[in-house]
Amino acid sequence: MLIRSPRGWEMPQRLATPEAVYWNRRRFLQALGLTSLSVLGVGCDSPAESRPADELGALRGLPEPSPTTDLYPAPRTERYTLDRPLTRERVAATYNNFYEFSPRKEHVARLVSNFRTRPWQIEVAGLVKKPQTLDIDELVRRMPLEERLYRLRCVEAWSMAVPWTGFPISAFIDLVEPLSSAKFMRMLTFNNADQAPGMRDTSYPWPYFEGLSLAEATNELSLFVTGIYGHELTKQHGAPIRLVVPWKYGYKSIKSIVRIEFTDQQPGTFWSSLIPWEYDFTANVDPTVPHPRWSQAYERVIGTEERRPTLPYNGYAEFVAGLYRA
Ligand SMILES: Nc1nc2c(c(=O)[nH]1)N[C@H]1C(S)=C(S)[C@@H](COP(=O)(O)O)O[C@H]1N2
Ligand SMILES: [Mo]
Repeated sequence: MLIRSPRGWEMPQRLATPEAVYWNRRRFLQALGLTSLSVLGVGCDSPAESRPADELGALRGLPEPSPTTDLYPAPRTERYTLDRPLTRERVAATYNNFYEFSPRKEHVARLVSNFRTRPWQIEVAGLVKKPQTLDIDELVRRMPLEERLYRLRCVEAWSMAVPWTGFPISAFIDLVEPLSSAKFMRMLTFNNADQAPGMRDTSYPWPYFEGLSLAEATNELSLFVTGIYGHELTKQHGAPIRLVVPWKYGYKSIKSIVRIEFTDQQPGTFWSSLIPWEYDFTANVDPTVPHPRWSQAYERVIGTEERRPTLPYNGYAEFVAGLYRA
């Protein structure tokens, strides 16, 4: 049992409230109306110029309302605290690594509009008692949704802090029941270049793939995420469902998952298959191990541009260090 002792420098939870909580339903619906204008070919930015920048940023990439829209916002679990303010939603929503759309972070948000996130199925396969195909909305309704404030540290040395909504992977594991021979979980992103222009670059081994050991996947921090900032997950953040493992570099947190496979062998991963000497399987955040091309000792907080020392396991050592003790 982990006892969490509050530290003086941690901010009170009430100061770290997502913007979406203040966003009333009426304005939310107006925002959806606006997105349909942009579908008709009206420039995304021009009709909205009079709107506050945050509101504009927030609606970009929001999927069409789904059968599970009503589940957001979900109750927040206060156990996971931040040592910094939340990143503003507009900032997080316009600076994304999602190579299926573009290798340029500032371009992803405006390239996701043709990406369809319903209907969406997830195939569960491999060493599992109940191989099955799950419909996203049926799955989400069966899972215990909660909101958690987590930091995310990209291997490129920038970081953000966002409110994710999702469910512990352990709840998913209980549902599908891997066999005792299963030791790893392999995950796969969608594969459709018609909806994702970055995938036309065939020098990448599409679709994106990642993996975790089952011990890592069942750690209490490991989440399947379906929401952000109190609403459904936006497309640029990996709608309709992505992984979030906050003690690892961001590339482990695979987006828009369509297949989950249980195996007894450590699976390969997208980045380690491309550049194995730079991106390993474990990818735990570690300030003492530099990337071959830059130091990992500090990180740049997006939005404020503050420079902060990188923390071992991205500040989550108390939850995960035990996984890696010999
Ligand atoms: N399918 C897929 N998942 C992905 C990526 C990607 O390019 N494709 N980029 C990863 C990287 S490098 C990071 S830092 C995070 C970024 O998540 P965010 O855009 O929600 O901040 O997503 C990860 N998941
Ligand atoms: Mo990243």
